[in-house]
Amino acid sequence: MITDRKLLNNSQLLFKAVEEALKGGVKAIQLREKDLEIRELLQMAYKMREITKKYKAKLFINDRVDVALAVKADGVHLGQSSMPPSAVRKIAGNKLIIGASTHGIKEALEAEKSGADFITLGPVYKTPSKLKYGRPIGSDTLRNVKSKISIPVFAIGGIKEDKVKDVRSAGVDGIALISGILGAKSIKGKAEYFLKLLG
Ligand code: 3NM
Repeated sequence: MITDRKLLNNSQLLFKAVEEALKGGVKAIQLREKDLEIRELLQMAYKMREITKKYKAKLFINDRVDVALAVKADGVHLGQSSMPPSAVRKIAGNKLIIGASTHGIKEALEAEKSGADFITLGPVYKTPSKLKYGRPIGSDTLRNVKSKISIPVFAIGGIKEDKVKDVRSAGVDGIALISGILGAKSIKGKAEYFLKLLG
């Protein structure tokens, strides 16, 4: 699950929501609060580290390698305008798992070549903030990318319960989502349900 505190009313509610998701079995949290000043982001990251540790879940920090290293996160998740995986590897060695956001076959191949440990690939479907991420790529692109790279692929973008079957049959290694869980009335219940669907 990826965070977006704007879907909740404040950061305290986000911490609560993350804890609920972890109780429901979510395996990793990506802290993605791009508009925060670095001090505030760092404080949030420390707190997220505490919470994720309690549930033995992984913590990824979006974009900021320095924050990820400072709070001893498990990894960093890089966007297309972030430092490339190869440069991050020089700084972080094997201290961080490196994820990369990709939106098609070309970016996926580049991310693998640059040394990413896994990619997210999307947006697979229409997302609430669809314009930001480009046109939906559909599950056929997932299938195509899976057949061409060997690092794990996580489907992202507009994934709701009714899409899990479609992405699973494309052979992806997992799913990453925001509103599918964070937008739910019962966050714990929704997380449990997604995990059940994933089998
Ligand atoms: N990255 P939701 S789509 C953060 O395609 C993000 O790279 C995307 O939110 C990409 O699960 C996306 O609510 C938004 O659709 C995911």
